[in-house]
Amino acid sequence: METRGFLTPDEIALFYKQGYLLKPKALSEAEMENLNQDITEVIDRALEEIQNLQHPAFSDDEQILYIDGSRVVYKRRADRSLSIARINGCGGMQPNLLTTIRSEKMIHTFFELLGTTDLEHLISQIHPKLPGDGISFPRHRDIQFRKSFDPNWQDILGNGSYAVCLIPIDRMTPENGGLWIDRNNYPEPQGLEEDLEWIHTEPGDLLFMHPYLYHGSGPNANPALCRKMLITGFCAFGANHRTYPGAHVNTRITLTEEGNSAITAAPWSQDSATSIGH
Ligand SMILES: O=C(O)CCC(=O)C(=O)O
Repeated sequence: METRGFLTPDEIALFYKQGYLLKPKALSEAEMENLNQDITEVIDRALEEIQNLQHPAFSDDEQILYIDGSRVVYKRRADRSLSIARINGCGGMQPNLLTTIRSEKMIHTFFELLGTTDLEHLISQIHPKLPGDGISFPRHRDIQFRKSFDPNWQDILGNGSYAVCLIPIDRMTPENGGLWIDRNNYPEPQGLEEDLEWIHTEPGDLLFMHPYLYHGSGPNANPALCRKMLITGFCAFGANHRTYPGAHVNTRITLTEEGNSAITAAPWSQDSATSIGH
């Protein structure tokens, strides 16, 4: 079968069998250099705002700021300093990122992976994980977030109806805030002891994850190396019914008769600046 995405039919079968698929060397060096530059600028811009969020009256553990439609989530650490936990809908702060996270090849990957020609682009996110910033992601399955965000979430395709592609910008190792997956307990929790596998990646590699896969990541303990991550996530159109926060998300993407993709706003999409997040 001819494919237009990043994954072969065998790789798609392996994705469903093991709950994830690592595709090495999928993006070119030039594309990774551009991504690195664009994402570094976005993070620097978000870091500049921290000085305005230090007022003692701001005691919350989490602080949210919208910059150019993107939703920046800051987390307060025990020493009261702030780190950036994530940036939702990052295409507002840097529309160039859309050329990768919503490229024709990426969209066809999700058409082929989910087995549909009708998608909603839900997630376009940056996780900066700067050296020593203390940000980590405890063990979870992405389906937990989909269901808590939208209680009416529906697995309309019967295959999870959702997947994400993680695009590590820097080399990723266990030491610099790398990500692990649990090889046991997929697709359903079986009460088995975790069988953790750390995912090592080089810039240009792509990691696809199924929403039923348990995973998590530790803090970045490397004094110098960032572990910046770009994440793009799509669901079958109709699985989600709520506005996801940030810019350039909640878009419906369908396959045209000419074989290309067409983008329209999802009916539940609203002004991103007034949307709320999970
Ligand atoms: O960026 C990370 O380290 C973790 C990402 C993750 O767990 C997620 O997006 O669900």
